[in-house]
Amino acid sequence: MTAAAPTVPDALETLRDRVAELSFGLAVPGRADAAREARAVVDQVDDYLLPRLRDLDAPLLAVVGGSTGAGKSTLVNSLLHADVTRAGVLRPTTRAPVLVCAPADRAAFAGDRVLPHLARTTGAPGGPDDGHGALRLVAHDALPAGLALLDAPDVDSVVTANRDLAAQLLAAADLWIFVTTAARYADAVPWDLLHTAVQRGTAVAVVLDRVPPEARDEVADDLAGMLRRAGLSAARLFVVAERPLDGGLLPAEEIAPLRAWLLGLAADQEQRDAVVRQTLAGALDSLSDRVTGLLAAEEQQHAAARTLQEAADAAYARARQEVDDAVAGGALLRGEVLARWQEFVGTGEWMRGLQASVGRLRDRIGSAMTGRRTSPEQVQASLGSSVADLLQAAADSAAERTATSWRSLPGGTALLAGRERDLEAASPDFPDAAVDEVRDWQGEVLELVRSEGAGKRARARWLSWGVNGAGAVVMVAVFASTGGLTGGEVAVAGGTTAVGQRLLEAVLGDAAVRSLAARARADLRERAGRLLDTERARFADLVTAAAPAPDGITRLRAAADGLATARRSR
Ligand SMILES: Nc1nc2c(ncn2[C@@H]2O[C@H](COP(=O)(O)OP(=O)(O)OP(=O)(O)O)[C@@H](O)[C@H]2O)c(=O)[nH]1
Ligand SMILES: [Mg+2]
Repeated sequence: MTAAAPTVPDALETLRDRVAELSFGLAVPGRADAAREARAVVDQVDDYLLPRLRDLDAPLLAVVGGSTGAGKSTLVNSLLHADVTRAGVLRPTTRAPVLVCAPADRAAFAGDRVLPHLARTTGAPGGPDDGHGALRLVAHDALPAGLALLDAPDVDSVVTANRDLAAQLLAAADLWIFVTTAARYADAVPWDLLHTAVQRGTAVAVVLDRVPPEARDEVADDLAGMLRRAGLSAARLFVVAERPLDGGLLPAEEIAPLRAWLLGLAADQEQRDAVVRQTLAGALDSLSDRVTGLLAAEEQQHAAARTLQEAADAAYARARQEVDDAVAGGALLRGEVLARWQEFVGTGEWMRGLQASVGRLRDRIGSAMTGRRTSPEQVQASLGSSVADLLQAAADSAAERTATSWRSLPGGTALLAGRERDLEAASPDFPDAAVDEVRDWQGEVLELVRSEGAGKRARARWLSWGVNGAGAVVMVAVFASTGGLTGGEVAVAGGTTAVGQRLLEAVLGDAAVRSLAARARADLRERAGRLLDTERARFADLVTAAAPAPDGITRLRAAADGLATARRSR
C-alpha cells in the first residue's frame, strides 16, 4: 500500500523548509544573490503561496509598487477618496506598507495569514509605529469586500530595506499594480521587477502617471510597445494625466478607468478567480526554475568546500612526505645531533659489545673523536629536539601553504578572515604537542629495546650498552638506515673518519638494530601523521562548519519532486 500523496500545501511546506535550511556559508561568487533568492522563495511561500493555496476565496491583494515619487500613495488615496496613506514631497515617503481593505475583510489581513512576519499596526499614517517590519492595516468603507490595496515602499529606493521589502510585497501580490511616470517609465529597476513578473506569470496592471496631456498618446504608445516586447501585452495599461491635485488627490475622472476595473475585479467572482489562479499557477510554476537555481548554487558550495578541503589535504600530505623524506634521507644526522653521536660513539665504553674486528679499532676511534664524553641521554635529547624541530617546520609550512592556496580559491579568503595570524603557521600549542609526542616516541623506543632485550635477541652484543645506549643507537639507526644503508648516509652518520664509518656499519648491520629501527620509524611516522592531522583539522573544521549539509541537495531535489508530484495528482 502506498502512502497518500502529500497535498500541494504540505509538499510546498516541505520544500520551503528545505530551502530555509540552505546556508550558503562559503563566500563564493554569487553567494549573496543565492542567499537572497533562497530568502525570497521562503518569503513567497510564507507570504503568499501557502495562504493563497489554503484559501482560494480570500480577498484579492493588489500591491501598488513602483519608483519613489511616482505617486503610488497619492493614487491609493485618490482611489479611495480618502487620506489612508501618506503622500509626500520627501523621498522616499512610504516606508511601512499600508494595507487597505473593506471592514468585512479586516479579519483576513489582521492575523498572520499573509505576510506573517510584518507586525500589524493601526495608528495614524506616519505615526510612531510605522517603522520597518510593520504593516499598517486600514479598514475602509470605500473598498468593496474581496479586494485589498497595498501601498508599498518604492522599488528603487536608496534605502535597501525599502527595496527588499518592496520586492517581498510584490511577491505576495495576487496582482501587481505598477505605477510609473512619463519621466521615469524606462528606468531599469522597475523593469527588472516587471521581467520577474513575466517569469513568474504574475497578473500585472501598469499605471502611467503624471503624463503631460499633450504627450499622452506618444508616451503611452511607447510604454505599450515596451510592455509588449517584455511579454506583458496582457497587462492592462492605465494612463493618468498630470493635473493639479485637489486636496492632495487626483481628479476623479483621471482615475475612473482604473477604479472601475478594480471594482469590477472585486465584484466579478470569475474574473477575480482568474487573476488569483494566474498568479498562483505562475508562482508555483516558477518555483521549479528558482529551486534549480538554488540547487546550482548549492552545488557550487559543495564544489568550493571540496576544493578547499583538497588544498588542505594536499598541503598536509606534502608535510608528511617532507617528514618522511627527512627521516629517510638522514638529514637529521647533522650538526648538533651528529656531534653528540660522534662524541657518544667515541667513548670507549660504548664499544665494549662490538665485534672484535671493530673492537680493535676502539683506541683509534677514541683518538679520532673529540674526546668529550657524551651520555646516551644527551644523544637522545639532541635527536629528540631535532625531530621536534622537523615536525614544527613541516607543520608551519603546511599551514602557510594551505592559507596561501585558500586565498586564491572561491570562499577561501573569507574563511581565513580574522584568523590569518593563527592559520598561517602551526597552531600555538603545536610546539608543546610535538615535544610531548617525540618524548613519547622515545619512551616507546626504549620500551621496545627493553622488551626485545628480554627475548632471544638478548645475546645481541649491542644490548650490553644498556637500554639507554641501545635506545640511542636504534634512534640514530631510524634516521640512518632505510632499506640498507648507502655509503653516503654512513659517511654522514659516521663522521668523516673511516673508523667512524666502519663502526656505524657494524652497528647498523646488526639485524636486530635494523628491525627495531624499522619499527621505531613506523611508530614515528604514525605519530607525525597524527600530529599533522590535528593541524589539518583546523582547516578542515572551518570548511565543514561553513559547508552545506552533505544531503542538502538530495533533500531539496526530493522536496521539489514532491511538489511536482503533488501538483500532478491534484
Ligand atoms: N501635481 C501632481 N502631483 C503629484 C501627482 N502624483 C503625485 N504627486 C506628488 O508627488 C509627490 C510624491 O507622491 P507620492 O504619492 O508620495 O509618491 P509615492 O510613489 O508614494 O512615493 P514613495 O512613497 O516615496 O515611494 C507628492 O508630493 C505628491 O503630492 C500628480 O499626478 N500630479
Ligand atoms: Mg508612497
